[in-house]
Amino acid sequence: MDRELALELVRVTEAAAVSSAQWMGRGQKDEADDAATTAMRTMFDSIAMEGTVVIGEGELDEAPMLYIGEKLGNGNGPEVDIAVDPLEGTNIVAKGHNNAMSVIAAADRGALLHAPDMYMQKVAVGKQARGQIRLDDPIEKTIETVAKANNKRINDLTVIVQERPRHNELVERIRAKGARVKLFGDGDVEASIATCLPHTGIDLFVGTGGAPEGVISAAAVKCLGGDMQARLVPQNEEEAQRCSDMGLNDPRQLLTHHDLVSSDDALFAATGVTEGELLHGVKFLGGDLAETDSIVMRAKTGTIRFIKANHHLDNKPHLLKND
Ligand code: VTB
Ligand code: MG
Ligand code: MG
Repeated sequence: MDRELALELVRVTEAAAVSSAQWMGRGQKDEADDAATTAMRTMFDSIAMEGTVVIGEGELDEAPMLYIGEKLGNGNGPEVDIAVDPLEGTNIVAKGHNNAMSVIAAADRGALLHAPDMYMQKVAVGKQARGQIRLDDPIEKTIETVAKANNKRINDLTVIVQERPRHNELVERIRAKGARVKLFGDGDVEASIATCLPHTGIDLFVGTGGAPEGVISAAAVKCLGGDMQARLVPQNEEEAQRCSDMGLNDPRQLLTHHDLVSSDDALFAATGVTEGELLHGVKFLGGDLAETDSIVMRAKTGTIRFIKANHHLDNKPHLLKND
């Protein structure tokens, strides 16, 4: 992959973030999502690549754009697989909460798991615990392993879990083991990434969330040197069939980090939409100025860039919400 591609991708997440941030706090999650998706789709056209959407907004018949299989880019560049979530956290934006982002992952053709839109059980950790976690270990054992790897007392260990009834028992067990639990409402890509950034204080991410988000997270975690394992959790026969259709013989097989992202080279770009721990949200500074905060990373080199940008929206009228 071209290294320039990383910086091109961040222009795409910036556009999606600026568009959807204008919907913050309006209680209209679908409109916020549509704004992000439209802006993202338009920006992709200008990129020098031969991209194929492998994780997108749905199947051809259910999504007007960024559907699975859609070709992206101007065709003059590397052949890459693209995974997108134009707005990771539609509810977050609708309510004006924290940690909504626009995200893209890219890897060599064939290197990203083609995950159907269903639930996925996941575990993620940072660099120090890499190679030591097993999704099938009891949570108590995982906590011990990560505490040792991160050189922390179990009492000081922080586990991040999405606040959902399906995680009640898990949360009780983490607490009983003596670790601290940080519950979050939405956005498990951000939560997975947090395990790889020591300043967040988060050591371990566990729980069941979206499979598309799982693959995108796996690319980010790879760039940051961390580790991840997962398993699809089909809820019925039809979902199990979709797994087989996508090439997984056993839909419930353990997915290693390598199964999720099989290339050593992966790119990840994200721009904050609302304020967050990883990224600031889009700030409208007055006049036509909007400021964005983004992260862009590449697994091959391990380079992480934080990019702050000021956008003159008078020059980008297509990103403006119509009143
Ligand atoms: C998950 C999670 C996402 O939505 O898909 C979640 O991976 C949906 O979970 O990050 P529920 O079905 O329990 O609501 C997000 O939090 C946001 O897209
Ligand atoms: Mg989405
Ligand atoms: Mg999402």
